[in-house]
Amino acid sequence: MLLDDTPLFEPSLLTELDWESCKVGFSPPISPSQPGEGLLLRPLCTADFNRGYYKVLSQLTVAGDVTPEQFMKNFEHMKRTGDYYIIVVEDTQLGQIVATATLILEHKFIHSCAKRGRVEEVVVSSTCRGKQLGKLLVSTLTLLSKKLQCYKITLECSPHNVEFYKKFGYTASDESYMQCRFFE
Ligand code: 16G
Repeated sequence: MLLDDTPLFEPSLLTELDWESCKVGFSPPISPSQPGEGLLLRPLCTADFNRGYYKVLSQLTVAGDVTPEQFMKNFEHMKRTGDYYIIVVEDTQLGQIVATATLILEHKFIHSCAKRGRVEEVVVSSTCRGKQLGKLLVSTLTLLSKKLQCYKITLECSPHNVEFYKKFGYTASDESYMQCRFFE
């Protein structure tokens, strides 16, 4: 099984963001091109499977027991559609993924065939807290969704994270989030 460094999407999309228009401040200043000493912010690639990507995801929820083949299959599907923007932060010294977040584009017929962005799976490894990485990931994907012309961007989060997301311009909706679970 060939896991490699082919990016899920065009990496220049991240470096060409209008970072000046970012709504939150960073101290010390960091950005997608300079995420911090020894860190690299980039699109997901299949080789990240062996760089602890799943270990990070499992800090959010049940990540499951996934084979490289299953991972590759989903990655290829995501790349083909062009609607998945999964970013990771790599600790380049350790060669390990320490944070990740996902932007998914949903194509609508409403709003003149607009796109809606969804932010999913925002996780910073417990070993890498206090480096503003959560803020960096959410700011990056929020700006990216605007650049990709989404008419809105939404996310689901636990009540204790509501204040965190408000910093980026998100507001709690009047609509309820509902779900019907088939398995955990
Ligand atoms: C959180 C995540 C969501 C993820 C879910 C997993 C963010 C902003 N939200 O709601 O993306 O899918 O947790 O929980 O990261 P679950 O395993 O109960 O579905």
